[in-house]
Amino acid sequence: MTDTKAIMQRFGINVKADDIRPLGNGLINDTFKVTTPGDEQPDYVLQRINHNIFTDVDCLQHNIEAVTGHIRKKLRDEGISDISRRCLEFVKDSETGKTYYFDGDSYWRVMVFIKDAYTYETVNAEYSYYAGLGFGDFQRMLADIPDRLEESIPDFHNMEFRLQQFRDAIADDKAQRVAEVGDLIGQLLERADHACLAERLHREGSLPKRICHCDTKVNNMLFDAEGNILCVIDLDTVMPAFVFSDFGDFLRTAANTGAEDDPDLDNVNFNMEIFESFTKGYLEGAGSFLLPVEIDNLPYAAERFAYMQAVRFLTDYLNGDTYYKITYPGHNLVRTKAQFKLLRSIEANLDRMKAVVEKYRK
Ligand code: GN1
Ligand code: MG
Repeated sequence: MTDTKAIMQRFGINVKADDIRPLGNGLINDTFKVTTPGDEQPDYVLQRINHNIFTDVDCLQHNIEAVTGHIRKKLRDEGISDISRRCLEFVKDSETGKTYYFDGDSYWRVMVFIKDAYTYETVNAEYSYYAGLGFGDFQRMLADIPDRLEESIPDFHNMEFRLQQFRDAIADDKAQRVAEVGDLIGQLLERADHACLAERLHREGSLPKRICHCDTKVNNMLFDAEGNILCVIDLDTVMPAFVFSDFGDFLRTAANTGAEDDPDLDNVNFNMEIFESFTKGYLEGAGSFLLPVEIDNLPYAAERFAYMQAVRFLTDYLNGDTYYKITYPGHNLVRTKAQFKLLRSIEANLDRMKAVVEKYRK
């Protein structure tokens, strides 16, 4: 058992062990809510960083500090008053001054808890519109960040790399599961070329990388009680990427009428109403800097991320479930099938999606 109370002390915060409780349902890091007594000091969020995945914690925290610093400056310049609710704030280790602490085994970090804020696993059309504005705005604020950001996970959203990992997993067949899912593998590989369109456009020089969030699952945004976006959380994967990352990953989660791991595929479909309202908001927030090639391919972005996630879940299943936390045997396969069903529903809606993008482009 880790002494989380002692870890909080490193960050200059004294609480009882009972005040530290598990929080949220992320698939990667372990997260705790730290409740402090009284109203004088804020509550906090303590996280154990998954060091197997984020191998370079220094790079990770450097990115996060650069991004939160730049956003805070932007918000000040724009005259926003409630900055502490609009941007995450990390606490420094009292001895080293760094925003993380290594206890010889795990890496820990602490941020200020933003109160009266809500996260959702699903959103309605109105909230999707705000989310579109929020992520568009996030990219806009970071468009002129002076710091150089490295990829905290190299090749994180590189589709060609993800397919290479998939092919390696098929060849290795570590968990002896390939035979059982041959059909699904075939249907995914058929779509491989199309999925790598962004990488080809980038090589040709027509598609830029920008600073993106790269994990815009709907539950990674904080809303206030009125449904306004307060801020974007879970900044581990903020890095240079195609704008498709943020557009596509939001829709992958928010426009799915079922759950990410829904065992009942009849529940899983692409919700066009959510697509439309998110697209409207996103183009309002980001329309000023997007290139035509980025706007043209927004429907592709939705396909790309349902596809990429299906490939990543199935790769993990074939490797014997070493990356994503699972709660039952076969969980990663259930996740894969749900993502693949979502992809087919997106494919069936592509013409309508293109028409929506045309409707809202300026
Ligand atoms: C992981 O940390 P969490 O649960 O928000 C993953 C994302 C996947 C997502 C699938 C670092 O996100 O890329 O899209 O699970 N993050 C990492 O639910 O791999
Ligand atoms: Mg998360």
